[in-house]
Amino acid sequence: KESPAMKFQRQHMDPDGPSNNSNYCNQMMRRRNMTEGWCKPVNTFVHEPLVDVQAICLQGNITCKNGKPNCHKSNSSMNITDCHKTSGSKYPNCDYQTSQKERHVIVACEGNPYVPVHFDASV
Ligand code: UM3
Repeated sequence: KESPAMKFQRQHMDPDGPSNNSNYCNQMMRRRNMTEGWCKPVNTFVHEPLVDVQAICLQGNITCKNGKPNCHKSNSSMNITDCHKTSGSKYPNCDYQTSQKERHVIVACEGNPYVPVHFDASV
């Protein structure tokens, strides 16, 4: 079964990106199984080495959007791609807008080892 840490990697890690391709989100949201049963409305991919994203769990501790205390904000800005479902698109024809950014990344971490399990925001 997929662990929360593996799910984070499937949904949010793409170290070899970004591709400057407007179809990136349409391809990746499908390839990473986020268009099965519904169109996941918002999802961010991080284009940095996995070890650098795991290290965020040791960086600045902040409260998550849901009020839990286990969020962490990256010290550095990171290369990311935000995928937003376009307003007109309807399942099963999930269509996404692709936007590349450089932002500080906020993730929730859990477990032992203490690793990212949820993408909270970019700032
Ligand atoms: N989400 C992103 N990027 C954002 C904001 C939200 O990927 O900038 C995702 C993360 C959550 C989902 O999925 O939206 C609901 O908040 P996750 O917990 O599986 O990471």
